[in-house]
Amino acid sequence: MKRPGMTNFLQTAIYGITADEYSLGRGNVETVRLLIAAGIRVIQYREKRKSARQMYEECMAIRSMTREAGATFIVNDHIDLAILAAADGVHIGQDDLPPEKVRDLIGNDMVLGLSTHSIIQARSAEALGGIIDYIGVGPIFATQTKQDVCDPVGFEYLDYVVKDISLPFVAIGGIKEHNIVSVREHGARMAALVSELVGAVDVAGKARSLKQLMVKA
Ligand code: TZP
Ligand code: MG
Repeated sequence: MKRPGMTNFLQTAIYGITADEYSLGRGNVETVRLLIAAGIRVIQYREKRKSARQMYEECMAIRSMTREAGATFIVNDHIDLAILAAADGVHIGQDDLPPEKVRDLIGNDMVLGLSTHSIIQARSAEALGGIIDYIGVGPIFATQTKQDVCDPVGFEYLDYVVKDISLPFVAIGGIKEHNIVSVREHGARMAALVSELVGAVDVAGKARSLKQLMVKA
């Protein structure tokens, strides 16, 4: 069962995630416009501070831009917002509602992503058999972007996922232009970046460099 939003996920190397506070004052909507113009085809709306109404307005604007561009639009945490905005998917963490319950809410067409930080979590995700479409694997390196984040899991966990987990996955956490090649060399086909991308002065130039480094040696 292939969800429409997974096509971009499986075909592109860079997953862009919003972070208003790192966006050099551009705001989430303008930042997404820049990410789309830079060729990023999987975009997650991640926003921890704004009101529901503000997030709703931003998600509606981002939905129309991503639809126009053929980009996959995923909403972090907020299942209600994802449904209302007709996003392509939702991304949840280990402390959110149980994945099978989230699947009940979102139906069979939406992508469901789950953050994982350990071998046990990856195996549980896989054991859910088709409920989850992809996992996030990280934080690979130290990151300032996520509050209450666990210690970096390093390459040991990534190596395990590459070898023993068949779910699609995206590496995340502290990934930058200077270390993204090591992530690729450990077998990741996709990297998610927050501050490195949205905080770039030249988002298009940064996206281009990251993509090149992620797809070739
Ligand atoms: N999940 C694990 S680490 C992280 C998230 C959302 C934040 C990654 O941000 P950055 O700026 O790419 O280190
Ligand atoms: Mg979450």
